[in-house]
Amino acid sequence: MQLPTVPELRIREVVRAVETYGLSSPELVGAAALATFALVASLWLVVRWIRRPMGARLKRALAKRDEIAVLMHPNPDPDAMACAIGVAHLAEAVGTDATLQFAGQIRHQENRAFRTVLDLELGQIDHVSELAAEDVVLVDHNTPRGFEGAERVEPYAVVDHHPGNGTGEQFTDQRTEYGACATIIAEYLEDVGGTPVGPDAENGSDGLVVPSEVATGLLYGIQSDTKQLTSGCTESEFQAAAFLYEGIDEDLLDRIANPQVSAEVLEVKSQAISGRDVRGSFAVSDVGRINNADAIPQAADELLQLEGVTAVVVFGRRDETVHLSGRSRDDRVHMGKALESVATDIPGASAGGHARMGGGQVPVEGAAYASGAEAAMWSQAELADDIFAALNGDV
Ligand SMILES: [Mn+2]
Repeated sequence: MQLPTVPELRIREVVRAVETYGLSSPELVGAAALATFALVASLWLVVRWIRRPMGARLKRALAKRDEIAVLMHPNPDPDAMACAIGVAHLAEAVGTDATLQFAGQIRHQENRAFRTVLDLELGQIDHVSELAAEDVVLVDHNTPRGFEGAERVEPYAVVDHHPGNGTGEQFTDQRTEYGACATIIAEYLEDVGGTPVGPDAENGSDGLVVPSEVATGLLYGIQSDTKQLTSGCTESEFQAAAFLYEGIDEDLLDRIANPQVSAEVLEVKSQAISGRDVRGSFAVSDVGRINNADAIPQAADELLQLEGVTAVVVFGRRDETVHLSGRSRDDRVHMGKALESVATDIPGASAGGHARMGGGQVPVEGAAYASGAEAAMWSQAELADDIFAALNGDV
């Protein structure tokens, strides 16, 4: 197809006509230039608006509210707590009151140390009515859970790195490829021109200052969710760590990373090691009765360090429930699926997880774990046998 061509002569004529006209009315040319400039300037503003960074968007969404509740996932870990303090800092910068809340417990010594060392005010809730504000910002998870009425909460904003379908009414930022949610929050602070300042720095910086506790908390969140930047990282984790670097307080970092461990946790670990049943390269250990269910996964982590052992399952009983925790560095064993298959035959039991890490809970009645009339159905030894069978793929 031939394109219609405009003869060059015609263009020249038009240009000349405009020139002649323009010369006769210079104010018109001025007005046209002004209009063009205004158009370009407003276009530029629109483009900048559309492409504004996520941190600026969240900041604006927060500024629209007088108060918010920042909700962490149940039994919050350092990543969740770090995100909460980062969002609260951003909120306070725009005059919005932020209350940090969570469901469940903070039992793991590292999580407790994080909370104590950074002097965090975190409120525990059991019911939806205890939420401190109507507008809820979810961090490190995308669907409210773990308290009564959680399903009724429609979050105002969601910032997360887990898969799932939860969204916020005003703002959603879900980056499943990221190793830590704290990375996203650190990026927000950088987006809005934040400057991390060290523990001894003079407070002379213009703009948003990121205090040392916030920067240190965010770095710790990144470290703990990525096994000290060795697992599941993207380039963004390293960039965020570099951004936070100026604000890091090494003393705080050390105190969080090396908390005192309760005697109970150490005893459960010692029982897991001394009472282990090793068959081939798999180890299963029953640690008996426990008070702190958080000790079970820690014992499993410890047992996996043992030379020659490639997959472990530790279980123990707290109240009427047997808690199971499994770890694998053996590509033959998908731990989550193995535990799931153990649980399928037991009424009321649930288990699952990833290839390298899994967990589950078995109600005592269902398992007839306690010695009693129904013990004929299940016994402690049988549970261990079933676990070995599942680890070996005999299911
Ligand atoms: Mn996380």
